[in-house]
Amino acid sequence: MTTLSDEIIEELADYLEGCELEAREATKITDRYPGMDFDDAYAIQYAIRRRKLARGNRLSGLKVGLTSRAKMKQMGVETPIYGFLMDYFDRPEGGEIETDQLIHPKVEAELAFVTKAPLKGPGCHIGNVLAATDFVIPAVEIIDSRYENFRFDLASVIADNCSSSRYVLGGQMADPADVDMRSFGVVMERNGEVAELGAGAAVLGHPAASVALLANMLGERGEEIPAGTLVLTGGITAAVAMERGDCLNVRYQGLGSVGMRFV
Ligand code: OOG
Ligand code: MG
Repeated sequence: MTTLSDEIIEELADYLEGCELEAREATKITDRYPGMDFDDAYAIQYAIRRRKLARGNRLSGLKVGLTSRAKMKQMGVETPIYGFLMDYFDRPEGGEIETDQLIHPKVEAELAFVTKAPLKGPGCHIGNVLAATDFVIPAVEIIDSRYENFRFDLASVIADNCSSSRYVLGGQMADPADVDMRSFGVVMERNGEVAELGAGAAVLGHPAASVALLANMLGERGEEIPAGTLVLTGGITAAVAMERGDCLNVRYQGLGSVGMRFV
C-alpha cells in the first residue's frame, strides 16, 4: 500500500529521472517525505520506467542490488533491492563511458544470467533458476546514484532505480552447468592495479539465489521474470569509483574479461 498520492509519486519520478538525464545531484527524497515506504519507492521507480517506455526506450533487463556483504557494508543498507535496465544503458565491451553524462560513477563486477523460460515466485529457488537459465555472461554495472556521495536510505535508492545508469556485457557466455558459480573468481583492475577481488559466493551464497530472490520479489506484485531476460545479480565486491581518464579491466575466472575506458 502506497502512502503518497499518485500526484506526488509522479512528481518525484519526474524529479529523479530529470536528475538522471541531466547528470544532476538530487536531494534525498525521504528528507521531504520521511514517512514514505517501500511500496511508495517502487511506485516511483515504476513511474520512471513507464516514462522511459512512453518515450520509446526499450527495457533491456533487470538488476538486483545490495546482494553481497561487501556492497551492503559499503552502502550501509542491508536489504536486496531490484531495478530495471534500459537499452540506452548498454555500452560495448572495450568501449568508452562518457563521464560528462554521469555524476560520480562507480563500477561493479557481476555475473549476469539470461533466462530461457519464465521464472515466477513465490517459492522460486536456485534449482528453478539454473533450469531456466540459457547462459551466464560476465557483466560490469556502472552505477551512478543521483544522491550526493551515494548517501541514501533504502526507500530513496529504490525510487532512484537502484542507482542504475550503464552496463557492459562481455567476456564469454557459458552454460550454467559449466561454471562453479560459488568459487567463480573476479579480479577488478583500475589503471592496471588490483582494486577489488572476490568470488561468486559473495552474492547471497550463490549468484543464482539473486535471480530466485528477484522472481520471489516480483511474485509479490504478481509479476514474473519473462523468458529471454537479462538479470544482473549484484556486485560481488564493493563498488570502485572511476574518473575521466581511468581504465577498468575485470577478469572473470574462465570467462574472459570486460574492459572500458572512462572519457
Ligand atoms: C545501489 C545499487 C547496488 C549492486 O550491484 O549491489 C547495486 C548502490 O549501491 O548505489 O547495483
Ligand atoms: Mg549492481
